[in-house]
Amino acid sequence: MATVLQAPRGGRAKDETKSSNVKTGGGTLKNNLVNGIITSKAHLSSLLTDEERKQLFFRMLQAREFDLAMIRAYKQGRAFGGVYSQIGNEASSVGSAFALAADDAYFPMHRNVGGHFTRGQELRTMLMNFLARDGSMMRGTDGTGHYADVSKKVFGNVSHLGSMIPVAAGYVMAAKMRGENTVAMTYIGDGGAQTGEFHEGINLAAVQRLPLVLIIENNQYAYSSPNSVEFACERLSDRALGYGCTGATIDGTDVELVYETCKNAVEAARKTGVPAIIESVTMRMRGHAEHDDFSYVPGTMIDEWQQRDPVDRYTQVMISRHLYTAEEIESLRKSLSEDMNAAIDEVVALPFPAPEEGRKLVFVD
Ligand SMILES: Cc1ncc(C[n+]2csc(CCOP(=O)(O)OP(=O)(O)O)c2C)c(N)n1
Ligand SMILES: [Mg+2]
Repeated sequence: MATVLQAPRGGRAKDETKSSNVKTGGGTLKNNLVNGIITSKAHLSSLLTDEERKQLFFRMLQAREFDLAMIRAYKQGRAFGGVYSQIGNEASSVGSAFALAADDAYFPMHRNVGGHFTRGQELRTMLMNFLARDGSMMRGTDGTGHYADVSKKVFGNVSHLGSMIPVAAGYVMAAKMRGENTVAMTYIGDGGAQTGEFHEGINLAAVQRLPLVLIIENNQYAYSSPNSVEFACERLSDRALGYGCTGATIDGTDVELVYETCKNAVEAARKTGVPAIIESVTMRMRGHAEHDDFSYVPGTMIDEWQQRDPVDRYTQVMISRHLYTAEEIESLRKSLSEDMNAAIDEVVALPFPAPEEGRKLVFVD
């Protein structure tokens, strides 16, 4: 079994912290292991150029401003249904998607707006779909990202948690049969990782040697259920051993750590056909969706995670590496926010589809 990243497993003491050299496909990472989670103060990946760092940062800011604008629109009664923000998840979403080649397939979940942008999706196209307008990719029947855009190899989420994994495995199986060297990346939450299809999908991928990279975004909660009532193993990546996959658990608020781990996993999976399970540890910084006031989450927990806000963390890296000044970042943020709000104004002025359009996507003539 090839190793992408192998976190030590079993017998960890609570609150255990130790320094380690973690082997990756691209070298050795010197990082701390805190309770089995690979962490770093601010990981600087040797696989990235400064230009790429700026791209990562831009996508994270874009995702953050998209969420803030959508939340504002929801509160104004201009967005309806569920507004599922990914605030807190930007590093995980952008860093992982950035690790894929253009020809690889991307199967995001509901907190991966940053990944859609990273794959080159246009803001207006996204808003048309998220605001369910006539002529949008899902022809007005959606209010989030359930679309598929074959041109960008983005296959938006199947609502039923767990079902994306066999779908993504099937995609790479078909690609393999066609002789293509394609990798698929898909996501699941800490809650969705407890479904039967999680097991069936990843087991199929491992047995068939399908190059699938599965990111478990452990944001501490599945709706109002905390990790403690979801699973009893120590780390979700510990399951990799049982399936015959490679695995690691990483701090999902450090974008370069996420990128490097995923890049190594993608290239190793492409070479060997051994799937990877990467648990990316983050925090859902808002309710499940905007209708949920998340009063069941202890305030101290939010305060602690706020200190590790992924956008703030990378802002510090940008400034300390002299890639941007604080003023430049502020004006970038402001112009992104203005663009988002202007685009929302433009899209909400457009019509919804006629009601009978909805039926056309359900039945085939
Ligand atoms: C099989 C299934 N059960 C329940 C739901 C309803 N549902 C949608 S998202 C969600 C919470 C998922 O939590 P998690 O997997 O941790 O992802 P998160 O929302 O935290 O990112 C639930 C219960 C669903 N879509 N599919
Ligand atoms: Mg969750």
